[in-house]
Amino acid sequence: MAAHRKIIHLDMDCFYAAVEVRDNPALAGKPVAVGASPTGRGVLTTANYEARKFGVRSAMPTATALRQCPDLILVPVQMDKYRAASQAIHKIFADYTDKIEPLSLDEAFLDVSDCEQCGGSATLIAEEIRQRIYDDQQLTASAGISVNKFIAKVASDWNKPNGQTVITPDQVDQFVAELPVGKIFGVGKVTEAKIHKLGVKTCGDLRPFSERELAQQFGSFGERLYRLCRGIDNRPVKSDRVRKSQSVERTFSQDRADAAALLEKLPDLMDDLERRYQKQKQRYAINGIFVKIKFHDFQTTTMAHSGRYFWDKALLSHEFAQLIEQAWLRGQRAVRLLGIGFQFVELDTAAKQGDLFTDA
Ligand code: TTP
Ligand code: MG
Repeated sequence: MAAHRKIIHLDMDCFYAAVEVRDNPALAGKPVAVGASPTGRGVLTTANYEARKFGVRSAMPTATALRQCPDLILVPVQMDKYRAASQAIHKIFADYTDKIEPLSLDEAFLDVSDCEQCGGSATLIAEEIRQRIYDDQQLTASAGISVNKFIAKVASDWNKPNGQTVITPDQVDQFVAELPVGKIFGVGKVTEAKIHKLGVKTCGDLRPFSERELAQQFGSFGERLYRLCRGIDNRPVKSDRVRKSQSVERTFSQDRADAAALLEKLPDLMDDLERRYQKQKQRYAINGIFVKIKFHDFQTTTMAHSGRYFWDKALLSHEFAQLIEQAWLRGQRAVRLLGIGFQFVELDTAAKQGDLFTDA
């Protein structure tokens, strides 16, 4: 096992537009956008780099784009073609690892930590994959290579189009320190403005704040900020799109002193969980339940019961209550967050294994 993970983030360059230009060479070198016609309120999905020079962007109303770039060539969306290209690209990824997490048709994370090709070099693997994509599809991709998803994703934007950027483990600290906070995944315009108000511009500027201070300012996202601004992101590359668990949690406005005070909140959480569970399109069989408690000092503990459950609110409430009492005894101090959730077996899989389930 490598001491650090090796994560690649791959992102195709102006994907839909690139496919269209590939398929119609007369468009090469000209400003091209893919999207709805300018009548009505149509918007663009994307534009090639020639069009971007005129300020044409994804999600821009087509009419606006044509005002800014009168020579813009407009091509209608043809999803089938983009899907076919996406599948071809994924086939190439699969030659290197099965730890692939697609984010959209043109973007994916790959965990190549255990990959033996190219002498195990993630940099060379990324180069080889990009070359193979070009040879196979005549499309260019950009890549970011680093120790986690957060940094790999930021890095893939650094040398776009048709380039790649490696942030080695010893460069991570400095790289992240200088990163504007707006680059952090999940920081939108509103959060960014709020962070700027603290006098903070870069991830480095965020580091003097304690986890508690950030949690007070930004809720549960504050805890992620605390880690991300230090370049820490332990999220795995999730190759399995099948839902494995589902949970709901509450951060209390005031810490709760003991297990009894936590149990008062259980009915609310059960209602939330029920809504979420019933809303799912796909039915999963519950294969276990768990609770999570975060004490006021941010120590966190989870406790689980495995076993088959059907949706029976009274029974589940009783079981969750028991787990909450047991989990609280592990810390025996005030609590800032309580969560409850299910572990699942997918019904299809369960059926294949010969188990029978009926919906409760
Ligand atoms: P992106 O990867 O965001 O953009 P891109 O590939 O066009 O350009 P870049 O070189 O900057 O990566 O999105 C991938 C595709 O998804 C894009 O080609 C079109 C589609 N898309 C939409 O349909 N609507 C949108 O708002 C965006 C952002 C993308
Ligand atoms: Mg892209």
